[in-house]
Amino acid sequence: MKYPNFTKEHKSLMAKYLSKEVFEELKDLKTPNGFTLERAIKSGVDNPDSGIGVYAGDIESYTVFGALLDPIIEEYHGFLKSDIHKSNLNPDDLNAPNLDLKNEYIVSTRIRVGRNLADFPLGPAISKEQRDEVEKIVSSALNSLEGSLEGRYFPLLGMSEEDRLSLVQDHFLFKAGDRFLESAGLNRNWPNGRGIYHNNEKTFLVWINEEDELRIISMQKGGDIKEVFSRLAQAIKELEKMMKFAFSKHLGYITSCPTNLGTAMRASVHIALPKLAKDMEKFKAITDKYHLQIRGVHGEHSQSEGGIYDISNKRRLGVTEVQCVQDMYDGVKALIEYEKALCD
Ligand code: ADP
Ligand code: CIR
Repeated sequence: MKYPNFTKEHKSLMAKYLSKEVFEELKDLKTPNGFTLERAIKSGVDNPDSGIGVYAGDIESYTVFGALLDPIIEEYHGFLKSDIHKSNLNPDDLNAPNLDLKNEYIVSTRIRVGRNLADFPLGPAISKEQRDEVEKIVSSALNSLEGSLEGRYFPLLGMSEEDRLSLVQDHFLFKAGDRFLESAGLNRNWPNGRGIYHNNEKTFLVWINEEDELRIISMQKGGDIKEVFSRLAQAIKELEKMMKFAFSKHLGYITSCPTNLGTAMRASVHIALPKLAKDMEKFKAITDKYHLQIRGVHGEHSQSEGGIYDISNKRRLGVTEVQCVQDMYDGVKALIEYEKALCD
């Protein structure tokens, strides 16, 4: 493998930190699952507009390719090699009274975590047989849930195009054909092994074998952030009784994208901020201050529609789950105050 031909368009943290020296040090290394530097960086090489540009194939990728991944993790999360991750999923520690009782701003709230099974490689390095096995293990565990989490697993294989599209459009299901995931090897054997579990109300959902083996999701209309967090915490507890997730003391929960390490949590609201949206500089200054990220209404790499934005926590590693949600809550509170203060 030769040093990639980075252009001025390559803006990812991978392109920033993959110096010729680091490349020489890592280019011939392999993890126990046979994952290589070439495969780890392919997404960022193929897609110059990547923000991060690198994926891990297994837990060992984070040490074997540490010379590249450590500085990326440090810059994205502000988390040092000597730091230890902390966890707190206790909803009682969250200070989050409903911010929008009249439903004027917050359309919906969603909190998700990524998880991967401890005994399998991550998606970029998994084989078809292993992926199918993950689907079997996770879907049968989910199918045994009871009470408000009880629901059904819907594999992508055999799902009608109409049903799939409507689940995507309604924000429940992941999109197909993401070019970042494609280059990372995460779309291999599509749609085999992929699917979605959800309860009747579609307030508890689990994606199987997308970017991570599990994405555990709690969501509902409106702005009751605490209720959404409580449901997620309960679901995680139930699932942990039935399977072991990939975890390290240093990096917390292990995910294929380094941005998701630690809590692997993204807590978001869809929120209408039409006035603030006219002053993107001010909008960004507030979101930066509160460690928030702005996404479009159809998720990552999508655009806003009708002044509605997806606002979520940016920090996920070195902060607890409670802090991730608190970051989002405090920032959203400030955004609503600014929006209210602006004249038409
Ligand atoms: P992820 O959150 O899993 O990293 P995306 O950014 O692609 O991935 O979002 C996945 C889906 O979740 C998209 O359809 C997106 O619109 C939807 N979504 C995210 N936040 C919310 C929210 N607060 N309310 C409703 N849907 C949401
Ligand atoms: C990228 O590098 O832009 C994609 N692989 C996605 C990065 C992860 N998402 C993020 O920063 N929130």
